Amino acid sequence: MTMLQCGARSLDLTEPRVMGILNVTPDSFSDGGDFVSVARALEHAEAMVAEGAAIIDVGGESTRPGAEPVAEALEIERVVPVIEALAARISVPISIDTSKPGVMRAAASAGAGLINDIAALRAPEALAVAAETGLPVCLMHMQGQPRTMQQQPHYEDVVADVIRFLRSRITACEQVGIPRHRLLVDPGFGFGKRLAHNLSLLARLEQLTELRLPLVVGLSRKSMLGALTGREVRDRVAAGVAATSIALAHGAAIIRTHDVAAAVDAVRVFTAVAEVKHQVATGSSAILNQG
Ligand code: 8Y4
Repeated sequence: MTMLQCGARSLDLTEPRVMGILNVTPDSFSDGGDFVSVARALEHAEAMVAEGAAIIDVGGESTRPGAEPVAEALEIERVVPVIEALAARISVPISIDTSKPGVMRAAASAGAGLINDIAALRAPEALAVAAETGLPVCLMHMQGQPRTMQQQPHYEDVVADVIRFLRSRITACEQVGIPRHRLLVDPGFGFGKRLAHNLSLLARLEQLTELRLPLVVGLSRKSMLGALTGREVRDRVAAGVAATSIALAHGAAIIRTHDVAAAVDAVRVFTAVAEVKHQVATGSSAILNQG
């Protein structure tokens, strides 16, 4: 479980790692997939790797609440040229953020090393195609669909519900030949959850470690941070680092974020403290052994 094989590349999970978010959705300058978009995406990815990102998550469809779905062919047009460019220019694994089997297959051929699916392979054929790629998969919990998920989120017990859902998806994966050692899990902060649900998940995140799989968390810039601080998206970095530190203390293995440098600093502080904790627990500290 410490080394995750991501296609031709591997991800060392002996310490928590940072996943940098690379959006290749259209903006006012370009519409994704064209030369200018690919060049800008590559530059952004290289900057995140320089800041310490251990994996880059490429997404061609906005999954924000209320966002409209994108056709499969368009999503492939946007992400494939970027993945090919990244595979040639950076050495860290590349993750594909998609729920569509056709995009998973095209991304894997282009050099992607991990499938990050907010729908946890519930789309028709997604389980079979993900199995076919042989790539690891991050299974994320989401209640409802992106367009409507924030309308009436409801849970009996959010943590128990998320764990039950993830267990059922892990079983579904195993049944199609995706072994456990290729799986990661994510509670899906903000996906069909009210503030109280998100806070419960963060407070009780450690319970998800009972699944015995690497725990991925995405908190960066999300609305829960806006609700807690009253700040706009661009001013949520400090709140994100605070939330990240809590997630790390509760067992997170991968932090998915826009703000890589800040998250890497949080991981460094956490790792140094965790090392001392381990030394005290095993009686191996040189300082403790002085007397
Ligand atoms: C500002 C910017 C406010 C972005 C909100 C957002 C997760 C994920 C997303 C996650 C995993 C997002 C694709 C939502 N969130 N994948 N994807 N975990 N594994 N919203 O939490 O970033 S997109």
